[in-house]
Amino acid sequence: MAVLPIITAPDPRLKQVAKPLARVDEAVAKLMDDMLETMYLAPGIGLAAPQVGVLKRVIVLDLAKEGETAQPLQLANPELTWVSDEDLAYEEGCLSLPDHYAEVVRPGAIKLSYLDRENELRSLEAEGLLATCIQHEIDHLDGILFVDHISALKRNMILRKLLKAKKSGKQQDADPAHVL
Ligand code: GNR
Ligand code: NI
Repeated sequence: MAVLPIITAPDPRLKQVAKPLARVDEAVAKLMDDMLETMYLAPGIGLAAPQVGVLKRVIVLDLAKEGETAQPLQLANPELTWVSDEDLAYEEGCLSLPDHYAEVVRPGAIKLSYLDRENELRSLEAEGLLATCIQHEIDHLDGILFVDHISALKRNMILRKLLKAKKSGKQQDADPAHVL
């Protein structure tokens, strides 16, 4: 297993549409494991492959709280098959937009299909925070960030601050080697 560097905005790789997988093979299974390790260390409750620079349709999640039994989810080619009419507003954050948060409104319940770590086609129903998080991760696969769901005013404020932090070299997630 390996911890991968997480890309932060602004970065063109976060705006690309990721490619579907033909199948989940050993290499994809390893990517899923590395992504989970990276997510746990961050720490975060979800991570999409484009956030580690891999433009493939892979996401991982774990909503278990500290001290609870881990509930890892590793999904390839996730596709929403149903969304509720009822919406849910949730204060979202993103490892690629560090230290910024905003309320995003999305369907409150969803159904999806996906390939699991063993390349089996499966389906899943989710509501609440899990539904929000899965939609946030699928958005990453389509080059969409949570700030794309809020007002242009708030979005530009956040993106300007992140760009400024990047230019001044102050982003705390940069490769630690550069500060030595
Ligand atoms: O860790 C994360 N927390 C979170 C909180 C509310 C809604 C979505 C998320 S996902 C985020 C990790 C991340 O950036 N995944 O892409
Ligand atoms: Ni995110």
